[in-house]
Amino acid sequence: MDLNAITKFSALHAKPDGLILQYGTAGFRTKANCLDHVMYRMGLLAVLRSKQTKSTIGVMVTASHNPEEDNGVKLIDPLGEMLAPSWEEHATCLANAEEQNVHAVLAEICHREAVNQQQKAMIIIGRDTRPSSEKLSQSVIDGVTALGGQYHDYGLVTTPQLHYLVCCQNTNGQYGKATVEGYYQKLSKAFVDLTKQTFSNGNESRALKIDCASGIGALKLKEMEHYLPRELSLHLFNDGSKGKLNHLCGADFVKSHQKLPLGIEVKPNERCCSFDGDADRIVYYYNDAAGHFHLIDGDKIATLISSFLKELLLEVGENLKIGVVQTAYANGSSTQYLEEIMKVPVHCTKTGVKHLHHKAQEFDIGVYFEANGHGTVLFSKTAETKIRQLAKEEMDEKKRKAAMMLENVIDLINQTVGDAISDMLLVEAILVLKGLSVQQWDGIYTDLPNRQLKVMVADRQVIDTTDAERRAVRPVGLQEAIDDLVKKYRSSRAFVRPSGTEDVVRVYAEADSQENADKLATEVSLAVF
Ligand code: NG1
Ligand code: ZN
Repeated sequence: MDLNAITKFSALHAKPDGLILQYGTAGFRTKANCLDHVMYRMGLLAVLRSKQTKSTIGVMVTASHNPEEDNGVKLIDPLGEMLAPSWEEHATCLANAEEQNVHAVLAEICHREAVNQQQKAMIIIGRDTRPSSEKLSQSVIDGVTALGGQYHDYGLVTTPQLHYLVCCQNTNGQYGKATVEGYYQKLSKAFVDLTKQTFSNGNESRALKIDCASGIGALKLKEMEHYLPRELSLHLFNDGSKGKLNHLCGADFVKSHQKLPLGIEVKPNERCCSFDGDADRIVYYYNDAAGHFHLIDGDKIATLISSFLKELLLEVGENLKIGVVQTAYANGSSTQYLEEIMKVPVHCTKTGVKHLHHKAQEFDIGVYFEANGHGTVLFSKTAETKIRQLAKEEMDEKKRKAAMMLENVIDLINQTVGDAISDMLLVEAILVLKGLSVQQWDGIYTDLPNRQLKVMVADRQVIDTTDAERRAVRPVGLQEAIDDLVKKYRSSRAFVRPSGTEDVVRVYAEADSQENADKLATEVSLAVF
């Protein structure tokens, strides 16, 4: 390691005194003006990870749905997955090291992970549209160069685009071309192939209104639009030309407030969706004729996609197992519908995409979604090979057609991570193929009324949970108190857990009416104190 270079650059990216941060479920996230040293150090760490895995590693500068003043950073592992847990710990250690210890921490990581220092390193970098992102990504580059790594800066990209690019870089182009244009080409070809019969049947154009949260999604949709069939007409709102990122708009706002974002004009029954600030989440919604707002969240997206895939699987007649993965936040009605009506196995994991992703890998086809709209579909290697082979060779016309559609889904869905653009195209394709209106889709099942609250406590870590975060084991007596409260309401359920991204405890409650869900959530919040 070139000590001089590290020391020289470190001094330019000094750590504020006393600042302690943790690499959480979404990497590091805090006020942008506290992150310069973290960015530099993540540049250093990415080089070590790249040397160790002998692969290209991604570094994304974004704070997703957080306010514009915040920022964040996360590393992307070789196949486009989230960073391995042992390296999350290294990241935390390195970010919190005092200036004079940075070199020792790097040496320790190299030792523990058997990093070959002679190995070449390649890092690819992306960023969202926050005013602070450009400068912060320059600090990442300083870290990469201080350790002699090479880099390619893709500039403004969505988080899922960078995941896609990392995967392409490390699989010799098998996953697609490692350019943003390659991403558009791959997805749009799959979308056109999947929908061509229906669209060429003279279907009039289908309009979709998209709230882009004043973020990167708008820029990228504008670039992609001319690759897509004219019949799909996208109307962008909150496209970044005015308005603050994520302010009163975007997927997180719509999901948590269960109302329309600011800046979108809707007529009754028009199909709308919202992306979040880095375009890895999507939720749909509409206003009915009476002016009532209807949210179609990640659970309903998962239901739509898994019903469609299950039908195709039945047609190809192969014994491929499909499963759905959710978290404790999934609406009880969705779980019941999937298990009892669709007869699809459902699993619940801890909150955080990496847990869902990991579980979904156990199936031939694993569909995972968080209720907040982050999700995707994973196909096992065996399933993918089988489907591609059937699409080419199957003699039975009907079976071959079903296999070809599954093949298109494989190419349309971003298997590396949840992706608002890719998920949106898959949903639009399914709706057009099945001839479903947004109301019919919404009517598959009725959500149980629910409420999420945040509680500020002195130390959120005093709460410890089990059973995929659905039960509290600490502090003693809390779970019993929740159980007693839940018993007072019909069709009810409630749980508490410390947030992994904010300094709060989250409370979730469901019940037979909105009034009861609200009451239960409030009562559980009081029990947390
Ligand atoms: P926390 O803050 O741990 O609840 C939130 C979301 C997660 C996930 C992460 C990462 C909820 C209730 N929680 O986690 O689903 O998306 O952020 O961004 O939506
Ligand atoms: Zn996001």
